[in-house]
Amino acid sequence: MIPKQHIYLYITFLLVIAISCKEQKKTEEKRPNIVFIMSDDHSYQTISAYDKTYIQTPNIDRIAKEGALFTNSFVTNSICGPSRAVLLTGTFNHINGQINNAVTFDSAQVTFPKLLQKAGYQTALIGKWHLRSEPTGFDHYDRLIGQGDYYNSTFIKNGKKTPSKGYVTDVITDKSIDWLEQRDTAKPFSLMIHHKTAHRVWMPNTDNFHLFDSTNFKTPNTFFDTYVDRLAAQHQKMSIDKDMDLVYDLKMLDSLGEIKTPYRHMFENMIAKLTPEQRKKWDAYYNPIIEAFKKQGLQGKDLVLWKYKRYMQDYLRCIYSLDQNIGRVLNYLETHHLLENTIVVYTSDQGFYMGEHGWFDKRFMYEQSLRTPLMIRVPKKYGGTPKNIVPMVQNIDYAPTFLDYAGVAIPKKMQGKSLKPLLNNEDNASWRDAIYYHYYEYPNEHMVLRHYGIRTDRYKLIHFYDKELDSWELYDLQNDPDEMQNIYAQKENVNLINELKSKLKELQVQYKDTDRSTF
Ligand code: SGN
Ligand code: CA
Repeated sequence: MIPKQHIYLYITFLLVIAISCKEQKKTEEKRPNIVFIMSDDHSYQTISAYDKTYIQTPNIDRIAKEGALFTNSFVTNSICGPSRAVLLTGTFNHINGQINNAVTFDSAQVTFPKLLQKAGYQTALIGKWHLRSEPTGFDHYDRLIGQGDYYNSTFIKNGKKTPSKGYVTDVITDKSIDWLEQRDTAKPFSLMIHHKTAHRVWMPNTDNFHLFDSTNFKTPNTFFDTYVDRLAAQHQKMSIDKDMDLVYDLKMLDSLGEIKTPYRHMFENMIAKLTPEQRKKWDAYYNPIIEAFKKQGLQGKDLVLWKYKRYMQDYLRCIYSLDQNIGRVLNYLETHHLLENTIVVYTSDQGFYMGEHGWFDKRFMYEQSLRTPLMIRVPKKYGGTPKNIVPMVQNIDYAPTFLDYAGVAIPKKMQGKSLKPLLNNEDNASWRDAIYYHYYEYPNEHMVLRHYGIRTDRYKLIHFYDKELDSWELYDLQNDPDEMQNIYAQKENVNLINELKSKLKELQVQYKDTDRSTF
């Protein structure tokens, strides 16, 4: 029993608690959750919200349909580790140090997950990490080792090796949903779901082999490009014709070992990770194709077109699984009433070539790899409405955007801009009119030379600056969207070139990328 004289004190105490709980609930309601879904090497060409040529992706499209589709979204450096460092830090690679996949990410840096964590968010990362140092700023992480495996991949869960069974896109989704299930519902959260798919070597789920079996894919206009006036493009090693491996990339592992390729052994190691059950289904599908391929004895153009079809089939099957699994996450959010207060983002670490210029892979500042898909669904109560957003955005903008929505101050060091004004339809007259790009990973297996450049809404100026090949390229994207004509040497473009060069210089000063001697 509470003594009579204390009853008023007790009631006041209960009231204070009730009011403060309500207040806390109110502030939590003000802060949206963030679900950031990023895949690997997913081209905008294979998302039906952008391009309906190859595949329907209804679940990914849903994010765009109910949210904002960015029609001019770019990376600063079209390669995995660097792109991930940019998105975490909001800075270019010459600032965050992650110039290529070979260096180790300095995890002591300020990142948006760390700032959200400090502000009371629960933070988690599940899937590909690829930054060499252990993730920091996450209450929970469950990451792949390096590129990870498509089947039965090992994860590092909060520092501890953990095996998994099944197809990696399903496993990453299961782990993400499990985390959502067990999270502390009193706190806002930020969950990063980083898929392995659709990275080389495009291994589909055994359930999806039947898809695209009879599709004849239209080759892009530039498929048989001969790279006239483009020296760096002549120098590359990412051609479907010359560099795509029959066994490793296209799965022609014949039991007699008659198809001899440099990568055969690597693929044997990879396929050895399948369970006997998975392997049985794998062989049942691929063995007849291998036999038919051997009998056909294709050569020249016929062989290249066959390779293209094989590549597209497996790549698109990976995208199909991805889309299905994104549907699972959206469904979870919807049935748990989380779509009402969760910002959902879909993007890739960069774009990819689906045969444009005869290529696979990325790296170049040409459109297919400079661009990356981006769609953001902001719930109505945070100002979101369905729309297309045309101004040029870059992955340096993600960190400032999430901090802005969470009400956390954006550090001065961050070089991107919050996308909130664009998402809110505010006056965007002062939005950037050019973007800056810098790629470093050379020499490397695909032999794309180092380059930097500027892109405006109409022009693109690129400088390949390696000692062994110093060359400039200029494209008029309005008249030549396929970037087949390098017009740098044309006399009438001198003024335009000078203008673009001075703008490029301005950006290098603005972003503090003036000293390249250290890299
Ligand atoms: C691997 C791939 C390359 C790819 C890089 C970078 N080769 O090295 O084709 O360009 O990753 O990709 S593979 O034989 O291992 O498949 S990134 O997306 O991780 O940057
Ligand atoms: Ca990638």
